[in-house]
Amino acid sequence: RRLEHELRFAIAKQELSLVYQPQARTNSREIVGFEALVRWHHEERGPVPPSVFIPIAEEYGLILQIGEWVLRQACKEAARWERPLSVAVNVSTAQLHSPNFVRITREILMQTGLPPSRLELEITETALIRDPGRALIALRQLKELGVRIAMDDFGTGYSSLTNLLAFPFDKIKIDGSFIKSVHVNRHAATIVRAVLGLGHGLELPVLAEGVETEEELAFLCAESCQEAQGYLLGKPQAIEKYLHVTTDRS
Ligand code: G
Ligand code: G
Ligand code: MN
Ligand code: NA
Repeated sequence: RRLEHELRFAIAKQELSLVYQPQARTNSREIVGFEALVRWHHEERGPVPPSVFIPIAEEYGLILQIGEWVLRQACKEAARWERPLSVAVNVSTAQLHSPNFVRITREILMQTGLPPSRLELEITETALIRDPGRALIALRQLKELGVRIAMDDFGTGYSSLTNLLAFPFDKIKIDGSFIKSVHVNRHAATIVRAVLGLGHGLELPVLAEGVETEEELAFLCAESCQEAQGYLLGKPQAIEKYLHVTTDRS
């Protein structure tokens, strides 16, 4: 059977789940939130990575359904965390451009009781390109709900600087590829410093992705990067590895 066919039934068969990766302050390492990342455990194939099935979902028109499941599940779960930390959810191009996305997000927030201020939506620059006017309207309406918007994978897309001015972002996430190179290639360090300067100038907090070593974290701390995410601070895992969750459903 083809993967595309089986992905259609993954939600109903309860084969999808979420793992969470901590986002922490660089100076204190205090966890301030988690990024939700979807996982598919196929009954026969075992785990199928999102780098494989998300593109398939996008190609075969399944991403709206999967994206909605992810958003609802992340909000439902976060509402039961012992501490009111933020939850970041990835939003695909098709979701952002869907005429129903803002309404669905509002309904999910109401139904799960998650305060909108705890939800952060991660949008890549690539997702803005299809119809920038439509994307801008959606982002403004989402901000009116009280959710925050982060620019994901910053530095890997197109015309980043224009996008920072034209769209109402609340945070910049520097792509992990720049962090990996910081101690290998001095030009990567220059780029990271430039993005941090941009963030400070625009009063946007910056989060560095893919932080794997103490050296990288020390560099980011010294350069006043506020937040970091990466294997050094925690891998994507079941939330119970990081937090107590209440079972009270009242
Ligand atoms: O989770 P990983 O650790 O393997 O993620 C691989 C890629 O899949 C990343 O680019 C990540 O943004 C994407 N991804 C993970 N979870 C989701 C999701 O819920 N929705 C979307 N659209 N992309 C996701
Ligand atoms: O594209 P996005 O940033 O949403 O996806 C995050 C991806 O980065 C996931 O695949 C996640 O597993 C991966 N990731 C998270 N932390 C690290 C890290 O420290 N190093 C590497 N190589 N990948 C990471
Ligand atoms: Mn992301
Ligand atoms: Na990213």
